[in-house]
Amino acid sequence: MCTIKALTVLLLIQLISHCSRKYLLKVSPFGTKEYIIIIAPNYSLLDGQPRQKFFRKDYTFLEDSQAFYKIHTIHKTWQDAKKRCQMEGASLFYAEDEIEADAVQGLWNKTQPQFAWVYVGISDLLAKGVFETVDGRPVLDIYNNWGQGEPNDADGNEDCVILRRDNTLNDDKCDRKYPFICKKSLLYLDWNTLCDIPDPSYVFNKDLGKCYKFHLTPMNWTDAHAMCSIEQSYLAIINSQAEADYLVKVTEEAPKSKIKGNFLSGAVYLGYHNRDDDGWKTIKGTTLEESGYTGWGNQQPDGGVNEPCGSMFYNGRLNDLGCHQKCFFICEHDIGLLNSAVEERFGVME
Ligand SMILES: [Ca+2]
Ligand SMILES: [Ca+2]
Ligand SMILES: [Ca+2]
Repeated sequence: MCTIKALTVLLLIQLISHCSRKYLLKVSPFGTKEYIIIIAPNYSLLDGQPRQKFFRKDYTFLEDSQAFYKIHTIHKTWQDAKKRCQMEGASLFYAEDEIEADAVQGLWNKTQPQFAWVYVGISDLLAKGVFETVDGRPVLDIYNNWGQGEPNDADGNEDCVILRRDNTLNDDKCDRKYPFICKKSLLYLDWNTLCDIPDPSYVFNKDLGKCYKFHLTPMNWTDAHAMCSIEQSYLAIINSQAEADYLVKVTEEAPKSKIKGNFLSGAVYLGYHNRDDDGWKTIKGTTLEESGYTGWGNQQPDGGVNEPCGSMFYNGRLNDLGCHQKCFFICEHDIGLLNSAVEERFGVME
């Protein structure tokens, strides 16, 4: 009896040590180390990512200002820059004070020294001459070190603010395309623990072990695909009848009737296509058979080369669509996708 118990305990220990990882949390001034032990495979047990100071793999945390930043290298207009930051769950950066301006300058010098200036989240688009932040704060309340003679509203047409390498501000034309910086404050970081991502609107499904988000802003297939990637997810792929049933339920429950405008209803975009005209494949490169679901709707696919993008009728059956149509869509998120990021940040201790 005792032997069996001992054996069970031994097996259990082996199982835990096999499935667990140890991360160094902190070293005290006396040199004692504090570890966190996580029993895999589900790292969402790692509750409280804010405490771990992790937002997204593509953002850098700065201790001085207790916030995460990403310097975007693809140049965009001010409005598009603002929108892009929002899509990433962040906002267009402006500095609170000199400490933050210096800290961000440090990151900028270290990583993107080729940029002479970047867009920041300040404009006078709402009232000419009244500069305020993207979240409506007067510029007088924040870091507002204007360059000499600025803001000068040159040509009566400078409403969006750039930050220059010497940490001075200048008003510039909003339609010019510049690099920009997005910011997420640690203080405002909500962590979706079950889905292991910052976006709280992803819903965890216990049976499928995945997270999903029904997007209520209709987009064409390419934009929908990009939107899911920005959210560190992908256009949903159906891998089983159970998943199809769940996506039907998610679609049923989404408040679709509230959305007005010009878009195609009756189907939602999914992550498969035949854009290369060499057979239907998922965005992960597998055939529909390999992915586990081939439930085409009646007579579908019926569009030939005119309908190379994949969708699902609201009843769960597959349908080919023209990619330009604007439709609702569903993103799917694999939990654990960010594990490598956690490892990069903390280092695996054995
Ligand atoms: Ca100016
Ligand atoms: Ca799936
Ligand atoms: Ca069709």
